[in-house]
Amino acid sequence: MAFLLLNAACFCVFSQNGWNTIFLEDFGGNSVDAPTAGPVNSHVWDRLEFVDASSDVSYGGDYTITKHYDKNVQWYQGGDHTYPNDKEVGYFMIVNPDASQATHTCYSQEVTGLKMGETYRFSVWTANMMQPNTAGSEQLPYLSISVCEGDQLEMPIARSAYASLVLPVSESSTANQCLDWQELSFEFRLDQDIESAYIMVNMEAPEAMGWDFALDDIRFEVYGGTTGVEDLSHDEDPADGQCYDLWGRRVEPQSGSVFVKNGKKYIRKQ
Ligand SMILES: [Ca+2]
Repeated sequence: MAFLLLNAACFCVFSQNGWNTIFLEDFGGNSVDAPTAGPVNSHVWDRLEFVDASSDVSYGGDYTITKHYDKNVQWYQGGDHTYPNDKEVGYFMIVNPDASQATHTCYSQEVTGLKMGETYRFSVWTANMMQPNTAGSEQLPYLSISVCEGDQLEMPIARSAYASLVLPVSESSTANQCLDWQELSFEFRLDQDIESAYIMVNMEAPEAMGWDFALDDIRFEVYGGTTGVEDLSHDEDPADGQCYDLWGRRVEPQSGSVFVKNGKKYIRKQ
């Protein structure tokens, strides 16, 4: 069984088959009682200034964590990706970068316990904040994700451990209600004997005008694993047939939920 680095924002899950999440950044705020404006995130690039979402987040070179943001009429005003139809639950990150011709990593996290020969998946949900026909909406955010051995931008640890995306302006007719979340992801097989690496979300030559984007549900997974689930925090011991989401709350049976059979916990694949 592989040991996998965890912190307060993530959890460790093992199941018999399929993808197992070993790190998840959902930015928290997963209850209606949490304030609308979220806290500082320690994994964000230190040259992005944190601005509390109860303040104005429009100067450039800053970011905020929030359940939704309605103070900028040029931005979509929907909620996070974790709870896409509920603006009262779940934080996401909004980035309003300074102009630069360089590539900058806006979020990074170390993962350890990697094993040569294993297959991993790295995925991020992201959205263009700019509504169509507003100043700057023609400047499309160009983002990339990568896995590197060090915490600086360098060659990825595998040829396929890189992906990029130009975020389109949403054509949604419900512009004020939901963000047009897009998944950016890749899978790779680790062919080097290294035990740790950094997962990174990068901004490619951000422009000053427009170029505002959202991030949520930054996930790193390994394919396969051993039977059993560890470190799931439940309020009560689950009984056979009960299903939970990855935060330990009761849910209807669905893909990704945890279920219990014969006293063992599994992740539901379909
Ligand atoms: Ca979230």
